[in-house]
Amino acid sequence: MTKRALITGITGQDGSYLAEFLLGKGYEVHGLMRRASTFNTARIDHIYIDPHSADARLFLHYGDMSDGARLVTLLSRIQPDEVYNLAAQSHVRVSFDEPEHTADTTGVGSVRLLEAVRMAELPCRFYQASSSEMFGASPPPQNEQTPFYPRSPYGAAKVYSYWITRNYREAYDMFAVNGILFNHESPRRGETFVTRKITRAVAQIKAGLIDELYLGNLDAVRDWGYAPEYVEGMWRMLQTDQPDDYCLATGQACSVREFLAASFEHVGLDWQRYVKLDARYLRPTEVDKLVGDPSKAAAELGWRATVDPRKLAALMVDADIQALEHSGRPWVDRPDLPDWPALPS
Ligand code: NDP
Ligand code: GDR
Repeated sequence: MTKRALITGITGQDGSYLAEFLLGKGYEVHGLMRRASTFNTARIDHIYIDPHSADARLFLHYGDMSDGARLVTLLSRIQPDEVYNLAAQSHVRVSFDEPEHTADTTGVGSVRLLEAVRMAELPCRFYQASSSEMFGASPPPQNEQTPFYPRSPYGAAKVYSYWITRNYREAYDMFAVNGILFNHESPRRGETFVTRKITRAVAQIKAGLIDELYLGNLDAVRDWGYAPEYVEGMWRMLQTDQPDDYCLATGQACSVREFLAASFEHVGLDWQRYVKLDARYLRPTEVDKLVGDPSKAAAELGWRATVDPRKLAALMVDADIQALEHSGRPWVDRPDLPDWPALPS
């Protein structure tokens, strides 16, 4: 029997890698996407084939996490075996500007989806994209036992989603799990997150297109891994005998300054000549240090991160240089991706 999965947030970084991964495992994949006035499917165009084709296994549906009735309709129509809830307003700095929208999408959106699963009376498994931002001010190393101390509207909304997922597991005996993922990046990372902002700028500086990069706090420490490895961890969490929550991380600390230095050094440049402070990128409350302890995932899921932050910086800089030289779509040419048929133009 072909397994069927529904991914919310399929147009995002993780959604696109997860869709590829599940198609590679033979799944039929359904994705929820927002209607926009411009195309927002750049990350998945290369795996999409016309749904009229007999080979089509990826299907897209318009919907929004703020629209509970739509989620109920879709769940009962699609009848998925696995639901991955990745949709969110996922930018921490933006969540200070849009706290109510963030609460609605990143927080309440999760209970709308859980309720849709419950109302459809499906025996399906549910993955919630929880975040290391929930740990916030709790000192590292952080693991599944670390108390939450969120430092942003985004972190607070994710704490709500974490607990409502656990509550549905306990109250309704649902197979619902939280993946508590530490930062993970890739050439498909959104351009306003710090790693991608840096690696794009390095490519542009190297090409002589710009000569300044404005950033905020360089002292923050994160645990940066490689996104394609993390989506496999999500899938593994839904294949266990008992539902449980897991942290995914590299276990390695790296400051923004260190990531910056590694990215510039990769092309033989000195970051200090180009980087300037813009206080707009500082946060009213910052998360100083997140470094995960992934030992539970290693022991129970057999999952391990293999790409360290320095390797990640080099990989992302190379992809951004390639993107400038070619079509602006760095991932299409990547040899580590499966060879899916391209969309007809
Ligand atoms: P992205 O920001 O790249 O993707 C977010 C996705 O959510 C996009 O597809 C976006 O659609 C969609 N979305 C946003 N708002 C809505 C809405 N109201 N209704 C429907 N869809 C919506 O995030 P990532 O891929 O990096 O992360 C995936 C999930 O994992 C997120 O929930 C994030 O908070 C969480 N997470 C991420 C980590 C990371 O380091 N990447 C770490 C821990 C957790 P559109 O393309 O139209 O904007
Ligand atoms: P984060 O990622 O907040 O950890 O959330 P981000 O890349 O935005 O920030 C990381 C650190 O870099 C500092 N920083 C800057 N950040 C941005 N975006 N832009 C800048 O110019 C800049 N200068 C310095 C930040 O202050 C911060 O300390 C990400 C998101 O993917 C969340 O959805 C996810 O849950 C967490 O990772 C785990």
